[in-house]
Amino acid sequence: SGLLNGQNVIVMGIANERSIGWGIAKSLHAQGARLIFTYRKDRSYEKLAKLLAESGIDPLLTVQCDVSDDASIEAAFGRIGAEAGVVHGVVHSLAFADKDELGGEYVDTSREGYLLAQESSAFSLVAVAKAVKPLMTEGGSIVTQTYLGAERVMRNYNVMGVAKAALEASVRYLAEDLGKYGIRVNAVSAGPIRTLAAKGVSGFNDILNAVEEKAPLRRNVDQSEVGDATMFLISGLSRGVTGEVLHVDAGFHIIA
Ligand code: 0WD
Repeated sequence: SGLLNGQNVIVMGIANERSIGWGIAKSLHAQGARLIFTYRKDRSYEKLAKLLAESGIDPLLTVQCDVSDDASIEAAFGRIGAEAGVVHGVVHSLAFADKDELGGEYVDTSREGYLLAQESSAFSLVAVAKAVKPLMTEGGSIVTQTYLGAERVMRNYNVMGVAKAALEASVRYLAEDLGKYGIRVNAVSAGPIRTLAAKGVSGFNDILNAVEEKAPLRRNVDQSEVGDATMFLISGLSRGVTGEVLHVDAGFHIIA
């Protein structure tokens, strides 16, 4: 018995066992959710299939979806609709920027780099919300993953910080649009966690050290903590919460 028994939940953006999305999938599975996975690269699919087999998680469906491609989104959600019928939750746990843009000065951001980060990291949530809306016939919950770089200047985060700011604003606008259908939209703002995506950010170790030193809890967070907070936002326990950004960062964001 779990909080998510009988609920169909989509998890987007697992690249490997370190992915935040994988921590989220484990938390959702522990509460009885029926999981649907989307992946972009074939290599991610192979890793995901292996992880699922090792953990004894039997997915309802695993389908390819490149969020930068409208046809891919349409095909993926078409298949999800055909095979699952109703969807109750979506976890959007993906972002992309050219590694060259994640260092140096923001003022040097290229037009292409800016647009790529915005469309894969922020617009993708809008496109996913639009695609899943007709499948959320019983109401639902959409949760994305953001970072403090949206609110404050974090060295090297640059173009991704600006994309996360757009993502957080999109959470609020989507929450207003979809609230009338009983669909909630929220974000989790996770502290730094060593993943494939984090490898692209210069000076990532310094960020981890700063959190350990300054955060109220004097430590970093892990994927299971982000997973449980995301599970809360997917579940009915958070039924009165929408348009919110929940920090899961050992309290780091409150410290000056
Ligand atoms: O410190 C961190 N790691 C933090 C991450 C702190 C706070 C927030 N986040 C956010 C990230 O910005 C992202 O939104 O959490 C989310 C997940 O990030 P992650 O778990 O750190 O990243 P990773 O394990 O590298 O997975 C990212 C995945 C990609 O892997 P592949 O190798 O298949 O491209 O993002 C997905 C993809 O699965 N992704 C896409 N998926 C579909 N279409 C696309 C795309 N266009 N671009 C990236």
